[in-house]
Amino acid sequence: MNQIAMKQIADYLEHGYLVLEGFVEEAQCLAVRGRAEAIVEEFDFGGDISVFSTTEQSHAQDEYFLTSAYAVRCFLENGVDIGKLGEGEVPAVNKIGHALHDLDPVFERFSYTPELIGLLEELGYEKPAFIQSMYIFKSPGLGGEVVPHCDHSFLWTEPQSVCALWFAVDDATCENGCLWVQPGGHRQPPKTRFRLEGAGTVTDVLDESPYDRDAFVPVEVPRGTLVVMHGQMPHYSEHNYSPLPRHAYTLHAIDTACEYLSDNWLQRGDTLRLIA
Ligand SMILES: O=C(O)CCC(=O)C(=O)O
Repeated sequence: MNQIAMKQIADYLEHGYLVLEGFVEEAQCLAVRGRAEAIVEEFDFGGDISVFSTTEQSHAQDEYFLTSAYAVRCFLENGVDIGKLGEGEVPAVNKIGHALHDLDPVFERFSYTPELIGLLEELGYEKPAFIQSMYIFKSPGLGGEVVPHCDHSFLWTEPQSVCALWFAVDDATCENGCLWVQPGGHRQPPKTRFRLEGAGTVTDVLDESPYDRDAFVPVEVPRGTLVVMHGQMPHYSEHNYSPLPRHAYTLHAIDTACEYLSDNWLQRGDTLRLIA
């Protein structure tokens, strides 16, 4: 059965993103939501922890981040100080990454579905693989902004093949920090490239011009919506100042028929699982 119509494929190629309401059922969303909360509850925050921030890059030097390529790890909201937490207090988590889909059975069931695999085939993927997954909490009042970027900058293939499969686990609105995209912006080359250098990472600036925020539109969607984004699609999300949560789960697919660069930050080696 087709997941998308020819017209939707044409729209995706034209605009660089596609909004598929009702792609997953509420029960599926609630299953990953519950599991993500349990992972945080059970997580050992006593050890080495790196605060994940998209406004600073210092954390990226941290082993904790680089070795999360094949792990299920929590990353804290910027500014959260583990040392100041009370006994038994759970810190504010920004996200869980980056191999939930391969290491956690609940996320694995959500990710490797015939519908999603069919969709990738219809988008022209020859040998698709999910290179990473993230569960993003965007908690009420705490969820930090994600600055404008495109995913090709982080998961570079030649030619470009990455796409984001972004699932609204909660309703996403302008109030609680929905995605913003720049329609047609996927035709511009990436402005940066984040890659390995030595034991750490660097960001190469390829184009110094700022993103034109006026060119972005909000993607307000109900729970169960799948937003597919081309790897060169500029996107961002704002801080969640509202009292409502905005959980999302995102998978990044690549075509392994393309060359995955050996200095991309995320290296899966032999653990990368081909979908079909
Ligand atoms: O969910 C968000 O707020 C942003 C996610 C994002 O930018 C990404 O997955 O690349």
